[in-house]
This record gives sequence, C-alpha cells and structure tokens, in this order.
Amino acid sequence: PSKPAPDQNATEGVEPTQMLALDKDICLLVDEKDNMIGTATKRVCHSVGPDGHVPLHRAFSVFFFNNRGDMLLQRRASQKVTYPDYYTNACCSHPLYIDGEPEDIITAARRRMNHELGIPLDKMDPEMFTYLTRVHYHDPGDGVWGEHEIDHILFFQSDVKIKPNSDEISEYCFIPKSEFNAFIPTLEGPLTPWFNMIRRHRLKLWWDNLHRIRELAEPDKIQKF
Ligand code: DMA
Ligand code: MN
Repeated sequence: PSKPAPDQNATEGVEPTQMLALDKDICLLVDEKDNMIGTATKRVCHSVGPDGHVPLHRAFSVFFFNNRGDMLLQRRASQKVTYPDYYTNACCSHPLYIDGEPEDIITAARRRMNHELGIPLDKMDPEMFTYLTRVHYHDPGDGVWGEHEIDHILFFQSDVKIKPNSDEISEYCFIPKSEFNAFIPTLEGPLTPWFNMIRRHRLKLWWDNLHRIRELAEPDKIQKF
C-alpha cells in the first residue's frame, strides 16, 4: 500500500486554525548551511515522503525561564498536527515568508510567544532574547508528519505573566532546575525530539549558566548532535 499523498494526510480531530495554517503559512526552505533556497507551505515542509525525507526548513525554539531560573515546560495540544500531546519547551514555530520577505527569527519568536503564551509584544523587547546557536535535526515523526529543521535556539528570561492559548498548549508548569531530572520520567507522554536532543546535549550547561548566558552563544555554529 502506498503512503497518502500530502493533501490526503490524516487531519482528523485537528482544529481548524491548525488546518488552515498548513496551507496559509509559507515556511523558508534552507540548505545545510541555513542559506534560504526557497519557500514551501507548512504542509509540504512537514510531510514525510515515501523515503522518509522531509524538506529542510528554518525554525526556532524558545526556552523561557522566570527570574528564579525555573523553566517553562508545556504539553502540545491534542489538536496540533505534528507531535500532539508531546511535552516540550516553551514555544516553537517557524519564521514565515511575509509580504515577499523572510521574517527574522526574533520577530517570528515574538509573534508566536504572543499567540501561544499570550505575552504582550511590549513585554518582549528583542534585546531580551539570547540567540544561542542553531541545531540541524531530522525526525520522521509519526511517518506522515515529521520535522527536518535548522532550529534557531533562543533563551528568554522574565517574570512576565503568561496566558497559554488552549489551541496550542494543554498543560504547562515552571520547573525548578533541581527537580527537572526527577520530574521528566513522571510525565505521561513523550518529549519532542528537538527538546529531548537539547535536553541531552546542552540544557544543563545553559541552565547552569543562565546568569551569563550571552557568553555561551555560538550563533555561527550549526550543531548536529
Ligand atoms: C515548529 O514548532 C518548530 C520546531 C522547532 C519544532 P511547532 O510545530 O510548534 O510550530 P507551530 O506552533 O507553528 O505549529
Ligand atoms: Mn518545522
């Protein structure tokens, strides 16, 4: 039996806003050095081909800490197309192609932190974000919807009040660093592949150095763990 064509991908139970975004949002295709080489819909960028291939595109992941240094952990809503019900970092999405131009990473991060976490734009100055590094990873997901990204990693620390959007996030909590390792195995769902990769390779180093996080930035690197 052959795999469904991209426009027949299973989307039962998926909420209308998520469905619309699949064809409305235009993502940025990149090469392995993160040079933009074109554009494609969010649907195309997340459709797993018969050979397991997913088009490489640009993304971002925000790790959010309060001023005590506790980290926001969230559970993706059941209605998400990719990785529904997975536990993950505060906010992830894609810079889009808007009005004939590629959106920059911080602009995209502020737009999605506003949409997903309800943080007012004026409480997120661009300078509050630390641009840490880039991670190249591929994950075939459920075999229909997957990821293949150059993921730009951002840290954000603030005591700003959040109001999570239930279309995006079903659960959340701030977890103290000292409780993190014991807490993860108690979760009743998997971790997203990108969060798990960063957790294994970098999170401790970065979390231990929150007070001087800018010194750890390696913006020119593209890591493959
Ligand atoms: C995509 O995140 C980006 C990464 C790093 C996986 P997402 O699936 O949460 O995007 P969106 O919220 O736009 O659906
Ligand atoms: Mn993606």
